[in-house]
Amino acid sequence: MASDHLPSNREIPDTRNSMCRSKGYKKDLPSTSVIITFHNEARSTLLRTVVSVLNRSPEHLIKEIILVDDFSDNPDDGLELAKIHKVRVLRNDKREGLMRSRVKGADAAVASVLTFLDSHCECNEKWLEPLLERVAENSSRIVCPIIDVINMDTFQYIGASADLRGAFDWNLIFKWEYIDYKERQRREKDPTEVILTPIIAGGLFVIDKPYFAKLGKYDMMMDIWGAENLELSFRTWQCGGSLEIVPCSRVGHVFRKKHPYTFPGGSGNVFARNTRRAAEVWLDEYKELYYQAVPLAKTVPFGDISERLELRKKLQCKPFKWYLQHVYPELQVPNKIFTPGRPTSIRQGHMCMDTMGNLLDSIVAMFQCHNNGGNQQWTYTDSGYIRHHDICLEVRDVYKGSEVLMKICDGNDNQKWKLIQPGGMIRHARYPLCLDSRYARFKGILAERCNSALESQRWQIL
Ligand code: LR7
Ligand code: MN
Repeated sequence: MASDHLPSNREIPDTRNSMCRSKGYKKDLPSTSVIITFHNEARSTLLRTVVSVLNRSPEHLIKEIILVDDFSDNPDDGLELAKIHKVRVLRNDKREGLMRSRVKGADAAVASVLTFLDSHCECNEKWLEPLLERVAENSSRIVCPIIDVINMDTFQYIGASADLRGAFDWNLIFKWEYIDYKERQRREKDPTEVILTPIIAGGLFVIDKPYFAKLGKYDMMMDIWGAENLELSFRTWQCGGSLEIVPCSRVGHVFRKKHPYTFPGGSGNVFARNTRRAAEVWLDEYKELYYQAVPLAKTVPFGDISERLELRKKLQCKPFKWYLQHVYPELQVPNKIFTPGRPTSIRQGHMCMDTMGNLLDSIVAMFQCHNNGGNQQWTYTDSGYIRHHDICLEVRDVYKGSEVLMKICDGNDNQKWKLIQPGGMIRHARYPLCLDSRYARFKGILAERCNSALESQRWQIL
């Protein structure tokens, strides 16, 4: 009702940072096919999506708008819209879900760049140019606008924060997360700079069409809704591409509290099945952390994934561990996954335990992780030593605040440490002292009284 009472070409506030307004874009941008899949979308909302694309994009950049009607109850919803200039409508003869519907739209597209939108969006001023420019520059980028909020009750258009990126926890549910302090500072200097994101929200993005094909489109055995954005995100990063949010592009989206459509198979089952498919193909040993977080998922069959594994092999994609180290080092990884005896880094977010090239009798420090082993390579052995070549970490005193020194491994008890779970603390085998990075900048890593509430005592072995 709220939507029906508003004109399809209504004004909305320009929510961009003022620095975006003076920004110019390349003249020779490629044109795009806009693909919108829908199932039982409100007509006025769907119409407004289409109208906003046509009204707020330069005419020559929109090759066509492909609407994929995913077997909505009333075929006229789409057919009516086919009368509009540039609009083509494809209709599924059974319910397929958004993944297969989008692939159908993509396969039919004639432009060399694809733009996906949900069926309840409103494109804002100059939304398209900055997206196309990033993809034209480098075809392995998948780029998203900042997604503004269209209130689901009033349809009021509200600007979203420009300091968010896409993220997830081990339940593999998408969430927004504030970018960290350093990144905020970088963006304060230039608010038009893109934000790299570990995950994309999934509905609104631009991608080069040949790249979409090369990367394996979508998993065609995923159904209805959910987890395809995670799968595409892992795949993109692990197989050499990147995901970014372009802050000078703004598109509104109606965020809803529940699915306004049926879910053949039950929403829980379908979501778990899709998520399992993503986890089984891309997460390697880390999939166990998902099953620990969502034990019930294990009971949901996920079908055959051999084609997707084949794709991963063909594209020579990197392991998930690489993704965790380079793309999303902020994600807390419980150390359960780690196998004793294997060389790893010992880290806190982007910072790693580092010998700093010092040798015997020196302290150990923290340094930006470089993921190349070297001074940041440690082996936590079966018997509890933290080794770097012949050197072992040894506590100097038995008091809190004791220095931790690099000593020749000689098997003495002051060199023995225990991993405490949950929490990721590294506790001395005999004393209630834990490795702590609090004063690492001045005194190196110390052994402090154990306190699981301290971030400086939580370590990841990765
Ligand atoms: O069976 C279906 N067939 C469809 O064609 C089910 C849905 N759809 C269509 C639907 O009409 C809509 O246009 O697919 C589109 C997405 O469905 P929504 O709007 O119900 O999804 P959402 O906005 O709640 O969810 C987000 O996560 C989804 C995971 O599968 C998709 O990636 C959505 O595109 C995505 N939306 C966004 O990224 C917008 C920002 C929301 C956030 C966060
Ligand atoms: Mn949506």
